[in-house]
Amino acid sequence: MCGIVGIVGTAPVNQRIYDALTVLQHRGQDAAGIMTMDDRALFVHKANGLVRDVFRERDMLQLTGNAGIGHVRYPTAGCDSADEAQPFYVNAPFGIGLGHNGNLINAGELSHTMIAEDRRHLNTSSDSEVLLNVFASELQQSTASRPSAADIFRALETVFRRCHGGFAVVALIVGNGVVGFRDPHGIRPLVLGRRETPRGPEWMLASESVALDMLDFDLVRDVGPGEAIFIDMQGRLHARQCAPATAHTPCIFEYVYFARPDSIIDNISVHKARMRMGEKLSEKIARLRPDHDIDVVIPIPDTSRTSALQLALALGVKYREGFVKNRYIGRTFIMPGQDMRQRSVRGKLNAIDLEFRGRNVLLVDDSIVRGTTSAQIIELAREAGARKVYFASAAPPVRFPNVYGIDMPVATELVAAGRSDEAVAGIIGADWLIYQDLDDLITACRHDNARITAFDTSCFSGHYVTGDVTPEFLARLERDRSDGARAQRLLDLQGGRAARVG
Ligand code: PIN
Repeated sequence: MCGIVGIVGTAPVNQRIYDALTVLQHRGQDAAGIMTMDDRALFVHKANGLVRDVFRERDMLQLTGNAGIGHVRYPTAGCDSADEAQPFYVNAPFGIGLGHNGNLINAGELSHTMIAEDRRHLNTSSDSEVLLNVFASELQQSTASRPSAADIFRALETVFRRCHGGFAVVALIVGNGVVGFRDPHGIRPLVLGRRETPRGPEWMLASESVALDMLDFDLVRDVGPGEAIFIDMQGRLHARQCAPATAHTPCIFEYVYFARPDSIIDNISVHKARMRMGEKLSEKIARLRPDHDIDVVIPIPDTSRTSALQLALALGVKYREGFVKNRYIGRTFIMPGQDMRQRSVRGKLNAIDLEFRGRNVLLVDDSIVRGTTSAQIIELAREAGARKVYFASAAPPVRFPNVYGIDMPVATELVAAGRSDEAVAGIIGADWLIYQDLDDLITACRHDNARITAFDTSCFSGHYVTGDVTPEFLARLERDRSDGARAQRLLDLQGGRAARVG
């Protein structure tokens, strides 16, 4: 998962893009970058690391200009190296920079045609670089001199035809303006904000509305599925539907876990959706076990707190904070794979024994993915003296990989893939495991916005809304994304691979 932001302002945007990236940091902690521009030149600084570590004062001073874009990266589609920090840049036509959240299904085929037919060079294995080059190639063909909004939209119509998957994008064209667009299913989020100033309006695009709040921009609306926005350097906004309207199916995992609770995505409050997830879970518990013996509901911090609190309230059971999370956790050194993940939980969480001793506890988490941390947390609860440990997941079983930009493990690493709830309970060591039903999750999310009739629920249902995810694609994903493949890439990187110009 990644976070993106773009601003066209009436004053310098460097500090504001930096601030926006800090509130989007939860969407990616791997790398960060800012690209700004004035009438003639662009300026960029990007590197691996957290926003607060990537930018020093001298870097910020160089990021001049009243327009720019920013990106925080979480590794997707096999991007682990510093060369793949975004925004990416191509010099022709006009000088274009681009930051992308999501994943292209057909990046492999596209990169092949990019090189063979469009005669462009790709310097990384990132699908974002592919997307940028498709856009550049189409813009080259649709424009004679300085690109107009119509030229840009015409180019994007073809980009939408060529690129398949889930994507939200911000791009800048030197001296011209900032562009934003969202895939035809609206899988990845993108909001538009506006702020009045004495010198005219300022516009902002961002992955989540929390970034607008932070910078005092008003939320205007979500960018529509298949819609493109172009804000020129005079602060004029142009919008056009560039792909035929299909069903708007936002990614349901944003509401389950990824987005900040204070964000509103596609008119749905993430906070309220999580509250309703808790209520729905309590209804299911009351239905299945009307005589349950749960003494206390304990959330696994942080995300699950909202749903756990509502669950406890609705069930009429005590809610207690039984785990304390270390806020000042040290660096996680680069050691991929199960071992590192397994060791890491104890360094992060500690149990308050008093809340567990002699009680039947219901632990609540937002989701169970690999099941490794769930198993360790259940062990912590038992060590703290719990009599019985029940476990509730605010999301249904994760059984299928995510191909639209969430860095979800491959199917073989998902604890619920091909397993019954009872089998998962056995593996994580729970006395009882209760999952949210998918229909209930959908109801919990839909509530605020009747216009959204369906979501991308692929990791729970195996239904991929773009309709082009083949078994061969999933097999390739399994090869590229497995822990083994990641470990090999790291070894390659540590082996001193020749530096690339990125
Ligand atoms: C963590 C949120 N949440 C916790 C992410 C763990 C799955 N995991 C998904 C549960 S936080 S595992 O609240 O943002 O800190 O199933 O893969 O072990």
